[in-house]
Amino acid sequence: MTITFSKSRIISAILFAALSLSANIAMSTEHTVTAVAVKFKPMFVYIEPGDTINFESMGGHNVETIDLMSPEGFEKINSELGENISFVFESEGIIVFKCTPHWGARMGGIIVVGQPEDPSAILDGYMATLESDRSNLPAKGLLKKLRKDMEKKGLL
Ligand SMILES: [Cu+2]
Repeated sequence: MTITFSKSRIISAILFAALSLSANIAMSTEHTVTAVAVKFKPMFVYIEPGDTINFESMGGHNVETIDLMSPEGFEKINSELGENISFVFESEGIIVFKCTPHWGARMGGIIVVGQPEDPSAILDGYMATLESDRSNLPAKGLLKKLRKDMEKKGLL
């Protein structure tokens, strides 16, 4: 009796081992968000828990997370104007942030950390908070665009 392993099976086993290894080594990934005119690029950032986001070209801008559009227990971020800063995001969830002085021009973005449970319900919930706090109205377009983006990526 002979046992034969198909070549492709061996290759996939090696690939799997290599991937598991690199997943362990690369515990955290760095992402960059750049302020360009009155926009954050990219507007939506998909990261894994433990990843870092570096905010760059922040002259005249800041990052302020919106309490009603952050996961429960999330510690609010409110950075100094003009400061390039980095943050590590530890827990899963969807976080909407704005540039305080340019919120009227809808300068904001959304961070999706990990694979939060029922993201559609989270987005609906965030949308519903607009009724009670009109100051977050500029988030409406962002939330709509994020929903489309997540649908396109098969995340919703
Ligand atoms: Cu700004």
